[in-house]
Amino acid sequence: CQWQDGRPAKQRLLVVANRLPVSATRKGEDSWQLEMSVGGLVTALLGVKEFDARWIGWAGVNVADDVGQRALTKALAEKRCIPVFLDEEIVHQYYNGYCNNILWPLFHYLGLPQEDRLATTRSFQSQFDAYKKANQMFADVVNQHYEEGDVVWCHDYHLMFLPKCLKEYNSKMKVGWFLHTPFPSSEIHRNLPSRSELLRSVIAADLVGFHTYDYARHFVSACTRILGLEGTPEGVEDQGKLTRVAAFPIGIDSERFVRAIDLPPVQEHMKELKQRFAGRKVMLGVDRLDMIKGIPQKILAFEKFLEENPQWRDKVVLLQIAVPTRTDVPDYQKLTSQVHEIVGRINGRFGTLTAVPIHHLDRSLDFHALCALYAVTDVALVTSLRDGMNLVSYEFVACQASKKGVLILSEFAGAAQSLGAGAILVNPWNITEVAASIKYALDMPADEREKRHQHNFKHVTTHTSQEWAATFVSELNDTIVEAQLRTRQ
Ligand code: ADQ
Repeated sequence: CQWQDGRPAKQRLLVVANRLPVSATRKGEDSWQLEMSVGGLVTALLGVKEFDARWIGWAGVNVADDVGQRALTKALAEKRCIPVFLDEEIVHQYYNGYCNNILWPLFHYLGLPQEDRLATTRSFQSQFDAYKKANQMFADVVNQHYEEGDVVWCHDYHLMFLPKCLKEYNSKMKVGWFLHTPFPSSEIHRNLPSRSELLRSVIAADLVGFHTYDYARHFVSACTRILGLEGTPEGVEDQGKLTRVAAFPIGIDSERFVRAIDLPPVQEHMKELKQRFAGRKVMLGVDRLDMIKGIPQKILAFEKFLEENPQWRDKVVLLQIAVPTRTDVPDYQKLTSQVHEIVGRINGRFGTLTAVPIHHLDRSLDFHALCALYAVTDVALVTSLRDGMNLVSYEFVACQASKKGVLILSEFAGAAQSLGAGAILVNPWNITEVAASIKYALDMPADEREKRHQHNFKHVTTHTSQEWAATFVSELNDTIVEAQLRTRQ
């Protein structure tokens, strides 16, 4: 480790992710406005203080001119961010195409988009070429900013080709890669025409991490079955070179949420919400508006619950907050209209002149409003069809110290493996089961709520985002030392 002012300096960490943790809006020829963006990775890494971290990624805008690029680079530097400039065509093919139209649905077991399956098949190669090109552009920027001793931590399915590009620049670079989505069964992964190239590139990293043991196991099986490599308890071995593969379940900055509840603006929001929904139990869903989050399934299950339990109809309200994402992708536009249509129908069916059973908001909430909502909720509903981990379930638990509400959680979210019996686990496709779980949760006696909450709270406050990042990076450092020792033997 390097030294600074007589003390060991923090290790430099280059966090490479598709998107920077800020969104940029151009305000003039050479002026930019920056705003923090919402998302699981951002939320998790904001809590990490042990490293001297810099972010490398795309700022989410196309900047074709030099003046704009220079001004944006300067503005971002103040936030310790380094931009990768991608042009519109690359973004279309790499991000909207290969990442979001192919890898994202496939990794979440949704297959390839049904309607344009043939079109996807035809454009597959050009999209994969753009994906590789974009990954190479990320590698170029990392290489320009890399200093000896840095740890380079690559994130997510957008950058599976990056470890290989980085190692080609410098085989001594310490490279870790972490996947935030599920890694599917090898039977699913083998459908990808580029299946082998992607796996080969990922195992160029020194350490490969997943949220759960199952995802890690699927990855090792894909390497053994598709690449014919040897799987070991440590990871994957290729001609004497070991790539360590392990599970590193992510957490949240729980203290930030626990402390927030006592802040005056949060207390103020809570007071308003309690008045607004007095006499009714509050159920809550907070999701990005994405197919994988199972929002239509959740709402249909709530409808079934109202249908079967007339005694609850005017005593419960479902607040569904859904931030729109990937709004230029047709499947996401279709999902938005589908959700609106179902909500409208159910509100028409069960609403009265003074109250409706579902409040659906298509927008992001600020941190204080979000914490207040979590805190006044009686039952949170997380019904993802697949989800790498799901941080909303953890955030809800962290804000429930006094209310001790119930969490209904999809068994297909990584969080189900960490929280287990603390939550009510459901199959989100089975709306009869989810409807019955809603009833069970609303009727749950206080002592059972307390017991489940304590279990969840302990997990969320001990397995934090800080601990997640520190463990991954220290494991990466150790992996490299061990590899050096092995080569010396
Ligand atoms: P996401 O799919 O974005 O993350 P999730 O883990 O639930 O999913 O995180 C979402 C984050 O966005 C949370 O911090 C939440 O507070 C915030 N958020 C969501 N809706 C919001 C709203 N309406 N207003 C304000 N904030 C909102 C991906 C994977 C997950 C994995 C994470 C981290 O898909 O499975 O848990 O990365 O690895």
